[in-house]
Amino acid sequence: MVLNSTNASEFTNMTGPNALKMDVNIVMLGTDNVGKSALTVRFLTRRFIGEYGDIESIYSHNVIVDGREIAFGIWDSPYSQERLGGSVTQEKQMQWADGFVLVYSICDRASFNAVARLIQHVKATKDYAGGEKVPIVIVGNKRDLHHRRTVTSEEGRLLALTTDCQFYEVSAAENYHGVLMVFHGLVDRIREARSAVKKPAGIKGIVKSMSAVFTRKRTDSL
Ligand SMILES: Nc1nc2c(ncn2[C@@H]2O[C@H](COP(=O)(O)OP(=O)(O)OP(=O)(O)O)[C@@H](O)[C@H]2O)c(=O)[nH]1
Ligand SMILES: [Mg+2]
Repeated sequence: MVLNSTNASEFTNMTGPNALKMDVNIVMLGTDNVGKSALTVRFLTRRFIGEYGDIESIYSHNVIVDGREIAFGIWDSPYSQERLGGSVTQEKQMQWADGFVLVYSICDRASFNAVARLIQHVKATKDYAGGEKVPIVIVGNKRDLHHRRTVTSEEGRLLALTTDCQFYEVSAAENYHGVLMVFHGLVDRIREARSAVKKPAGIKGIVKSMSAVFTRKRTDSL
């Protein structure tokens, strides 16, 4: 439960031994009872403890993903608090976050509808460097309760396709691996978004591209 308010949008220590270290701030969003805390705790501890209470937490967690050390910050707040906290907290979360996990329960259609609305809200609020796509992973949780399912997998997949988000159906209660995929998938998206922001390189990049064209150099290494 450590509040890390540093700007996490850059790689840290580029020249030192931790040159591969990367900071990633993630906000968990979704209506109440969908399993935001269960997913977070599962990722952090590999455990499912059943009841999670109403504590707002920002967790720090360092792990190796694809050979690179990732310093995760994960902000998990109860939905009730989100509503009470109002726009100030939301605004803070939006600024702090590099990526979002939007959670619904496959047994709760209202929670699915809420995720559809949340995607629009996040995209409208988080102006990711002038229109770059915001890293979002949609999670349909409680897959183990398939007998009570009211949202099909296809609906989840379609929502992700039409909004350009990633999609996973998981069970925080029964499966650690699926939860791991969610967070690793989001890291990939954040990495992609950052490299997309870096590529154009302003006027320097344009001059470089133009001189490459006029001197007939190979451009595929730019
Ligand atoms: N069967 C099943 N139950 C789950 C799963 N994930 C969470 N739960 C249960 O669903 C309830 C709500 O989980 P939480 O993680 O507290 O939900 P939350 O989204 O954090 O809810 P708020 O903090 O109130 O917004 C708890 O009783 C969990 O044990 C799951 O994958 N399967
Ligand atoms: Mg919670």
